[in-house]
Amino acid sequence: MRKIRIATFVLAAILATSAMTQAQDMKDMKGMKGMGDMHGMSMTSKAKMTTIQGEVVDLACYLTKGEHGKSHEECAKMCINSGLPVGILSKDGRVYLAITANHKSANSLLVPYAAKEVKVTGTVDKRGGMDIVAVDRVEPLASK
Ligand SMILES: [Cu+2]
Repeated sequence: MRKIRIATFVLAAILATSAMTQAQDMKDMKGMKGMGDMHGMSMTSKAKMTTIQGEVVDLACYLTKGEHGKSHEECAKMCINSGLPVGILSKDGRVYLAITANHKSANSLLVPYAAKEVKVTGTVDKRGGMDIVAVDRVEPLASK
């Protein structure tokens, strides 16, 4: 009985220590994130308006099943309309998460072009390992 109590105490001590370590880790991560943000800010100020070309894809279906293109148009429309993340699949296979810089929805801007080739003008950046485009303007690309 006594052994069990000691074991419980030891276990509790281990748990408490690991919880404290985790809290410390999270604090460290926060510090690092702050530095990353500062770095990101300098990158953003350098970011220029760029034009990228590609297909408007609903990322939920593209990233889980690789679905896109004409055969996926109806689903893409539905997904983008329902607020699922939307992106641009460029010719070289790069996927850009589409956002806007003005707190408006990129979805409402892009849903008319679901599964279509477009030319997007905006700010292109890379953050957190992600390619992003803050869409400013979108025009349809004449299909060949
Ligand atoms: Cu879909």
